Amino acid sequence: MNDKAIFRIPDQVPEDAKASWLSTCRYRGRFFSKPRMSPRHPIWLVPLGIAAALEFAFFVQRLPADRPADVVEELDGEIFARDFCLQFRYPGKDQVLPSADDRYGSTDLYVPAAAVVRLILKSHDYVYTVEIQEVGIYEIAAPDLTFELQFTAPESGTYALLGSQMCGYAHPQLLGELIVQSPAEFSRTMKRLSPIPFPTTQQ
Ligand SMILES: [Cu+2]
Repeated sequence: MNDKAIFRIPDQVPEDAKASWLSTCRYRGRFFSKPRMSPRHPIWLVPLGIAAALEFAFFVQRLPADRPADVVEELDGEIFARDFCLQFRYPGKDQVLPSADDRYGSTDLYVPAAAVVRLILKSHDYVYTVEIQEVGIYEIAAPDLTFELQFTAPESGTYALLGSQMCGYAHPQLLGELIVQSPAEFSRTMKRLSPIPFPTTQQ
């Protein structure tokens, strides 16, 4: 062993372990009196890693869940009763009713959470009632007459929407749900709905 070596490897250490120790300490052996932490695992990476993780967490937190453009504060729609079924007409992306991008659904009514919802009620054939207990709605739809209802949508969830044709018989297509969605979900639902009204014949 060279006497000028700055630190000494004990003679009883096996040769392969000596080689490994030397390769780890080789770069620092000339400048420091004793070996320090391996240069392959510098300790200053720990606070740097923590800082990077925190910065990433704050970045994710700042990402908006819904873009402001998606927020719907008001919804003007239409309920059209026909053939023992309730059809719903939505204003589409331009929020204007009627217009070319209107959307149509039936039985279940979709609204965006917290929006002020105004619906015109019309009937093609009989007298119907529409009841949404959650928002205190009980309104009528009748031929040649126009009724209107208004409510503020509750938080996201599913609530009963009960239609009746006042004949003492429960028509399945009149028993639907008020489905309240986040603005982003509501936007996706509108894209999925039919762009044309559909005739209903089922009783
Ligand atoms: Cu009936």
